[in-house]
Amino acid sequence: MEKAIDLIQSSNSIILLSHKNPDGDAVGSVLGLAQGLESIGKKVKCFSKDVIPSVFDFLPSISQIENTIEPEHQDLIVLLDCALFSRTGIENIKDIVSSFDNLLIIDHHPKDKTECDRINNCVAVIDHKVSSTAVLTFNLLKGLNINITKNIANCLLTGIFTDTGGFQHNNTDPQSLQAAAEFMKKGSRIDKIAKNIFNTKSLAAIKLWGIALERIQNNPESGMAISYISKSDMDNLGVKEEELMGLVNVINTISDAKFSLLLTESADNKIKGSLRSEKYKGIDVSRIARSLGGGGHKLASGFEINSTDITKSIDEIRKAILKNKS
Ligand SMILES: [Mn+2]
Repeated sequence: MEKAIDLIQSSNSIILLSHKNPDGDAVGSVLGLAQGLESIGKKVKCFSKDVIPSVFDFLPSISQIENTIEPEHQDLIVLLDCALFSRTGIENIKDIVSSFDNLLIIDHHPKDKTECDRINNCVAVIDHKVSSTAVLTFNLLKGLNINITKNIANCLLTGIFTDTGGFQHNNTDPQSLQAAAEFMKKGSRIDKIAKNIFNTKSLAAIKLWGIALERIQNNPESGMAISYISKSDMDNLGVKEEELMGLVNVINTISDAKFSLLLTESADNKIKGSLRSEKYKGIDVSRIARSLGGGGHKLASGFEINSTDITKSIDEIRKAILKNKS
């Protein structure tokens, strides 16, 4: 952490990036860090290739995350909640920064390789034991003696809240709750974050969840509970992909399934897979995700495959998982 603090103190222009398909931890950590760094006079830019899901519109300075950018020199790039440029979805980092002096990685995903393996001026703060990148970002801001404002607190609490599934997942730990308590002292409200993110849904979205729940197949052989949502399901009801956030966790409540998988067909001929399990079930879903080209945590991970035919892909994925498990 000391090296990360030095790196930030010696940098003036800083760009913050996170992974594609940004989640609450990605968005919250980027915005929390951005506001903290600006408060000590840094010139900060935030960029996301993918559009930020509108459930995060309530976050302070959300409009600060740019979708198009003029590449220029940056003293420092900070990668948050991911450790490889390829995870940002940016084709070429030169499209975003014409050049940079240093790279800082802040992440909590277990991983084999990071961008520091090939870049010299790189510092990595990676701790896979913490619940979220937001916790690491909080520690970094404290290390920089930055005052945590209510706005910063709201952003970071959103990161912790979403990555712990509303303080219900196995990664919920004293450190996360202590951070949450400090954020509440600054004026953050967990109930408001919960309402914005999990507890406000359109009728159409609820109906689409119903379709996915109706379709669940529980396979005793593999222990897998699987369901899917196609692009046409979403189009027919006028529901956006982001409104499916949390659905896989509901599928994962089936007591006799060892793990759950939700497949979602996106517009660009891709199928996203979200995998969940519970600690007592003894399954490491990150292994399954990795075998399909993805990654993540033991109990929450994902992958993405190219596909134009969801029915065929479901069958292939099912077979691949069964083969992998045998
Ligand atoms: Mn995270």
